[in-house]
Amino acid sequence: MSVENAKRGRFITIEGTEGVGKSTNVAYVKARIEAAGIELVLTREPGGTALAEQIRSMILEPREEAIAVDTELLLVFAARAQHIKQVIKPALERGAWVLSDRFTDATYAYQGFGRGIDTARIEQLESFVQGDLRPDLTLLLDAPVDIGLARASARGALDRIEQEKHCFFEKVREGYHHQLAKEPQRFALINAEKSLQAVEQQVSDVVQSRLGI
Ligand code: Z5A
Repeated sequence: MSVENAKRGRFITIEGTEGVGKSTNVAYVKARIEAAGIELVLTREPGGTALAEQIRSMILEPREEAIAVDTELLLVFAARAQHIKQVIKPALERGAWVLSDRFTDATYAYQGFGRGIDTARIEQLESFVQGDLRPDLTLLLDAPVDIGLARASARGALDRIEQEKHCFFEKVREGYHHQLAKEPQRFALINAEKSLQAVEQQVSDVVQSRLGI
């Protein structure tokens, strides 16, 4: 089903490596959109529906059996297919805006650059699962890996992906920069190394200039 119609809502995603402040800033963007009187669907990936949240647990729970990289990739896209069909497309079609904590840029960064899966294979799955659905705006929160990991580790137990080594997250960060270079017009780069207040100011400027609210 196409989501290209006159009243289609806007699709906004927030991305970045562990602990850069995605959840914190999602809450801020949500408040700004709702204050403008716009219906907002706040969601996340992997997840966003009951089934997709079950798949998220399969991806993130530490387990003895090693998950093959192809399995991880297919699980991510299986969750995404369900999420798009049940949540994202219906919302955009009725004119609501959708704000997602992560989307397909995370797949290019984590499964592509982090795990080493060929980008061309991810592109094939992206076309298969999403058709022409792409975010209108992606906020990329960027900070040195050490800073994000220190912020995230203060929260307690690490999930399966968070248990990866430092060099994995360096590759993930590189992957996000690659996505930014590929589509600079879709992205807004936020320096997330700064204080919470300074980050919020950058996000606020982007919301105003790119979303007009
Ligand atoms: N994944 C994947 O592999 N492939 C895919 O396609 C997709 C996802 C879609 C989902 O985790 C996992 O799935 C993720 C990638 C993988 N990897 N892992 N694990 P997630 O997105 O739900 O969780 P996360 O990446 O681990 O996010 P996070 O750790 O929750 O971090 P965050 O949301 O970016 O940060 P936060 O919770 O807002 O902030 C962390 C702490 O720092 C918190 O105490 C804040 O108060 C503090 N904070 C935030 N900003 C600042 C500033 N500026 N200064 C100081 N302190 C701050």
